[in-house]
Amino acid sequence: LDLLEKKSHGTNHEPNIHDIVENPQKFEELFVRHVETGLGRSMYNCDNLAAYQAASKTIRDALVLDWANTQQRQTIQDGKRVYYLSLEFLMGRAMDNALINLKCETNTRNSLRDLGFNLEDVLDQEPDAALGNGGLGRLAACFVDSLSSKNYSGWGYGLSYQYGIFKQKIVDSYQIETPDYWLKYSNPWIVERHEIQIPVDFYGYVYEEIDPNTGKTKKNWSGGERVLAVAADFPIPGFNTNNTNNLRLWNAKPTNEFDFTKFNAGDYQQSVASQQRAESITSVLYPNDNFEEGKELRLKQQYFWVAASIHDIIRRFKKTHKAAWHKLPDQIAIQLNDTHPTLAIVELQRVLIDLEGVEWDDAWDIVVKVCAYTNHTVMLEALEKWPVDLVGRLLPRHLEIIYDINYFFLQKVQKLYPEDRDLLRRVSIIEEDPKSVRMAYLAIIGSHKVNGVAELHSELIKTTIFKDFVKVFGKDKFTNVTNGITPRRWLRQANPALSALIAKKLEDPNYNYLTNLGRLKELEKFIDDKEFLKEWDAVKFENKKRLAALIKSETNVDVDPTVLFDIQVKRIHEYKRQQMNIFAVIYRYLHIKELQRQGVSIEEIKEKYYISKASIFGGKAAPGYYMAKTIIHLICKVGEVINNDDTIDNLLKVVFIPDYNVSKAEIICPGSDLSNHISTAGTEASGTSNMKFALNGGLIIGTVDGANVEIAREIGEENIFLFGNLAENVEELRHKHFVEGVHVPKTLQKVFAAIEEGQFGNPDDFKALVDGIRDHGDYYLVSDDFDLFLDAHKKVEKTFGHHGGDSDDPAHLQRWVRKSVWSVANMGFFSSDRCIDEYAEDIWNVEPSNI
Ligand code: OX2
Repeated sequence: LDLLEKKSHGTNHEPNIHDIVENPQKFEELFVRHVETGLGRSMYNCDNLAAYQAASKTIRDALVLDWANTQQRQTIQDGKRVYYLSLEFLMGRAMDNALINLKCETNTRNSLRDLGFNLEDVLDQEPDAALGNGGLGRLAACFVDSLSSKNYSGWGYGLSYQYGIFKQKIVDSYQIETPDYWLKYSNPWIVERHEIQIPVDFYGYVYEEIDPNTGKTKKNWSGGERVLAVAADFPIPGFNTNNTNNLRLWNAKPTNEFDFTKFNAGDYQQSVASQQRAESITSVLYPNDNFEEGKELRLKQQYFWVAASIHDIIRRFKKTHKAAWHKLPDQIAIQLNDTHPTLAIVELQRVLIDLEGVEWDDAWDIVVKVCAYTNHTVMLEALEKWPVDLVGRLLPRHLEIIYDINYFFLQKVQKLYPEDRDLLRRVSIIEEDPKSVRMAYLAIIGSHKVNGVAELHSELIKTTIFKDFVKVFGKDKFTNVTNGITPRRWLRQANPALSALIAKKLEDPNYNYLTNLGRLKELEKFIDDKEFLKEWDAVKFENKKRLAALIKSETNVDVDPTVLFDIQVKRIHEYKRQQMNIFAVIYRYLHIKELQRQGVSIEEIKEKYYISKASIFGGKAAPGYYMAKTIIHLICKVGEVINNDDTIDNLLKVVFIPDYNVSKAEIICPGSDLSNHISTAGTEASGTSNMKFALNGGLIIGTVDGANVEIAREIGEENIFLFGNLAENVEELRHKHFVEGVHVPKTLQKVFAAIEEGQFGNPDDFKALVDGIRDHGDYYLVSDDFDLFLDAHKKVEKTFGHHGGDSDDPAHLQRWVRKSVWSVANMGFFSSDRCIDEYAEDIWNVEPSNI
């Protein structure tokens, strides 16, 4: 360990983070070397892209040392390790984050300037690593940042998709998807591990043989198709520490084993082509958020990934602990991010019983102690079920093991509740019609803890979808870990000005508060300091200008940064209710037009009815999700009409920012006055963008759903605009719709009438949207919440006042900016560092390592 300590402070030969931070000359020297020898270019034709590559490589070289040292230290210390299995890691850009976590931003900026480059332009060259859909994948990215920053020994395991989430273009007001080939230029942040190759089998058959050691019969699986999993590693630097964990993503590659039957039959091309098929496993991320499609390739992805990861984890364990399997739960914790990695439970059981000769009961005891499962949704269309036939064909041995797990489990249930026959049917891993494997049930049975992602959600899973399992296992197996976000990316990186102002107020020049976010509370001291409120507001104004510039460049619409920025950016989904938001915008527009017809002037409207605002939307729709695409189309058409109506001055603008992603979120979140988190109560498990907006000083308009509830509790209900029906009433309201029909309020009727008259283009385009509410039961309760939403907006306007970009407006400062400061002061709870500590204590039973 001493040696490692010395190494991490540098030797003469190796570049080192400390060199780069302390010695700009060193940076420049290394940079030039990368340009000239690494990229084979001269400094005279080094453009921003080459500069990005060279600068990244320079920093990465230094980071890799910390990374290697961390691995060695963790091996020597031999503490318990955490493995976070997630099919999605929505990382965004790496370079800016590395500069911040390694504290070499200023030096890099200066060095690059000396070399003739501007840091922001260089950073802008990096494509997002967009290996995820939305909140679930971004959560995983925040968690790996916190694992490193809080000195845990924790790796992420995922897939290295060649195509991340599609790029969204808006053409003629419709979403068009284009592929995201993010690895077009080699990625300087990936360390390819060609030597780490793990064979993964599919198909084939199961046979029995006598184990020569024990004389007992045992099962064996002979796979029919073999693919190699090759590791690609991302070093994950922590903030203020040299603890640098690893995110290991698997690439599928063909084996060198050739199909000789085909080859001998003269079909050389065919035998090569089938080899190529291997790579298709990791070629593309499934673009669904909160929806499972049930495609064979998806199941292949899942098994490929968990088989490689489990093998890698076990290999590492065996290096130090040989076959001391009873130690596994003290050495390893595996967290399953949703049910996608549930096969890890089955694979681990298979490895232990079939390959390592452990007895079933002992093995199962180990598996359950090692694994834990996080649920992210109660929505039925998102819960995975795989057809038994498909599982049996692709993974014959695994299906047998699943049946055995189910058999032993049902025996236990029967003993507990002998009189309740129906219970067995309800909790069985196998659903009968159609015959399928219920992955969530398997995940619960194979885990020692199951957690939801916000308090309300964690309560809901116990009383709805997993109710029977509470009966079987008791309620202590079910727990809550409210989501969080990393303040390094979502405050420091996204909002340099605000994070600097906070650092100044907390007298914390080194930004240590970023790993101790509770310190934000100290901002409360300044709540009556008018100068401070003005400074705070000025930061917001600058961030709004930055956002306005993004909007201009993306949509060519001018939005006035002095008006209220009212934002809803997230995946497009009926349950998230972007349709309700755009209907409210239409209502506002119709009302303004009505007033104008009555002869009321714009000035008077501004004075008596509405403040000026820009409604800003963004988010991707799954390519096969018709309703979501219709919502995008409506938003764009409404924007066309309103933005081209020059009689209404700047009273209202509507924009749809195309291709919402992590790096755009970093500009959008700091620039919001108000953001919408308006899901039907009980549908949004947590939401994390609510946290990003609130941490950046935006106020929230939201329903009593997901983490909004806890945000309200932390920052005070008077600082958040909550509205709408409660989760406990949702079922009753749906039933009422069914029995009595949907009651559409007058306000919403006006909106529907305008749409059906064709004011926003062809009414047929929006028929499904309108009919879904009026005639087909309004499942998401838009009709029930619409007027409450409009009322909440009235409160927003009153509070915001006529700010007009004038930071001296005392009413605005007193009412709005105060709330903004108070909110930020109380957002400390929502750091993902706190989440990781909670997982560590309640679920993984691990402690941070000693550095
Ligand atoms: C999302 C949930 O919809 C969201 O509420 C939550 O904040 C996020 O996960 C992180 O926990 N797919 N995406 C989610 O759930 C599923 C399933």
